[in-house]
Amino acid sequence: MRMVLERGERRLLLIELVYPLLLLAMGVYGGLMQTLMRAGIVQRDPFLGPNYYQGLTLHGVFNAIVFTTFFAVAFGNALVPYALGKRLPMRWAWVSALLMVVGSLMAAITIFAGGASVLYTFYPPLKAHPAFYLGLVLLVVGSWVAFFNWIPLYRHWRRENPASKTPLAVVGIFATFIVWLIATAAVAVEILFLLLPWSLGWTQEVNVMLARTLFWFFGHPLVYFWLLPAYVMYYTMLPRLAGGKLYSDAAGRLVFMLFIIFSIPVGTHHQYMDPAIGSNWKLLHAFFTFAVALPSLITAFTVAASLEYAGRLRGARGLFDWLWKQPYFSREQWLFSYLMAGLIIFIFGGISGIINASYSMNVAVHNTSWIPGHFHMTVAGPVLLAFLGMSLYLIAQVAGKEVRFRGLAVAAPWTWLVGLLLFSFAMSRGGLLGMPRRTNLGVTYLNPSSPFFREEWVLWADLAVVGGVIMTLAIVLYLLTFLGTLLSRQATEPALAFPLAEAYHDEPVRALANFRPWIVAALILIAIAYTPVIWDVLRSTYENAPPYLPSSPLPVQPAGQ
Ligand code: HAS
Repeated sequence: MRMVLERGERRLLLIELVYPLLLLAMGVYGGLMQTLMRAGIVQRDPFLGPNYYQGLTLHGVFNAIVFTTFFAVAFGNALVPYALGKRLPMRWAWVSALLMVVGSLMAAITIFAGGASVLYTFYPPLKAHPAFYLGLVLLVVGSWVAFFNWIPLYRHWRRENPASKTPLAVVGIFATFIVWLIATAAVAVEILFLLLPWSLGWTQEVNVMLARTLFWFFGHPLVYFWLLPAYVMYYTMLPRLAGGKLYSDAAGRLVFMLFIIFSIPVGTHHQYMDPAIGSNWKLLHAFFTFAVALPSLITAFTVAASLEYAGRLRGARGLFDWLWKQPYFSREQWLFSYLMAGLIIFIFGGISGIINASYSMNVAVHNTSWIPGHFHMTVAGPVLLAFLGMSLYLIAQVAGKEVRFRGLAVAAPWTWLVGLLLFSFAMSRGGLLGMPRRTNLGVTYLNPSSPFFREEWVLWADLAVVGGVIMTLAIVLYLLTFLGTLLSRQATEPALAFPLAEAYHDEPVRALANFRPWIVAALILIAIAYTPVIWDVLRSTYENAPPYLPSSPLPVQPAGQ
């Protein structure tokens, strides 16, 4: 089915796809600088100066918060109306886009001006200018408006189709935004009641533990807000791109519902090493963390079964022959390479996540460079590649263009895979040797004259640079294709057409037909998991903290002096 786009829809999607990619390009530059500064090859960012935290904030906020939120909204604005066969209500769609653009610009300008070197986690006592926090609030509110704008479409569709199953793509997008809505409520409380009044000077100190706990209530589901749009592509499109069918429609629905339940009551696994929270509650969050890996394991098997089905249609025999019968480098099905490269990376990202989740293993890896190793194999693996692939797919359709330089388009994700696995392996290995995750001491860790110098870290920091350079090259290849496509001559009428797959097993399952029981179950689990944690945090005795502004490197104080 093709859905011809009206002018307003076209403009909206163009803005929502192109603007965040500009920020992403700057964020990628920030990432390269991080690796170079860590390895001591570059002492200062040519644009931002020597403040390591400023560059790291730019990298994290632009890539992990702004680009991802814009993409999720743009993807939903295209896919939900398409799958339901309805037109997007434009007035609220524009309000949402405006809020998100203004909010992200406020945050970006504050970061460039040096007023928000607080990282994407904005942990206090790192303190930012109020415009940064307000900007983030507007970005989030804009994404809520986009979600609320899809609900009447769905209701309308449901009245017209009372007996039909909700399209799986819509289930996936709605699950993404249900998780987002519940999760962002906590960060809204953190910002509006703790950080903003503190940043405005209305309060002098802040309760660091309460702020961190509220942040991680949001911060872990945030990673599934990133992941689920990629899962929508794996379930609804990848099987068709591979030339087959989705093995089980019910498995897809179950996975999205399980994410609603288990994404949130797990945040304390980021705080295993924090004081104030009882270890019994940390253990409870650890159990839930293993539970949240379950939908990904179901996905691994369902996607593999779908790929196997496609491979067998192409004549594969034996146990593993289907693995070789996939269109890995096909120029026609170029989107396949983005989704597939991401899946391969995610095998390692998932394994490292399960290692992090184990309390005793976490002691060894927490706050070491192992953690960026893990999260690059997740958010910068399956998530980024799916988002880049779909952005290119959508931009071609929205602008009515043919995808240009398809060889480069296919080379980009595989180049990214090589660079990213090298980078992540080096960071993970360095992390096991104690290489820190981040530092305001800048390059002194790898400077032989520094009292903190550790020779065994140098090789891994240098290898991470090689990985980072290859990753930058991959993004250059991608941007050439993207810009080549965007700037080429219009070839067709702008229209959407998604490669939605049929299901091999398509039997309806009543328990998966309605979100309501799953949302209620999620709220009950959140209450069980978080009431004692918040209680522990509130009754703990500690001083509130004054602000710390990391505008210049800390004075180095060698151990023992
Ligand atoms: Fe994580 C820290 C645990 C998944 C992102 N994580 C982070 C941070 C980020 C992040 C950004 O328990 C750092 C936060 C910070 O700034 O401090 N994570 C997990 C677990 C999972 C997990 C258990 N993380 C993700 C995803 C992310 C993400 C997804 C982004 C999108 N993570 C942790 C923990 C920490 C943490 C602790 C805190 C560490 C600390 O101490 O600070 C699970 O959801 C993972 C389950 C995944 C799988 C993999 C399934 C595999 C699939 C691929 C199949 C492949 C096929 C192809 C079919 C079980 C689906 C086959 C074909 C071939 C050709 C081979």
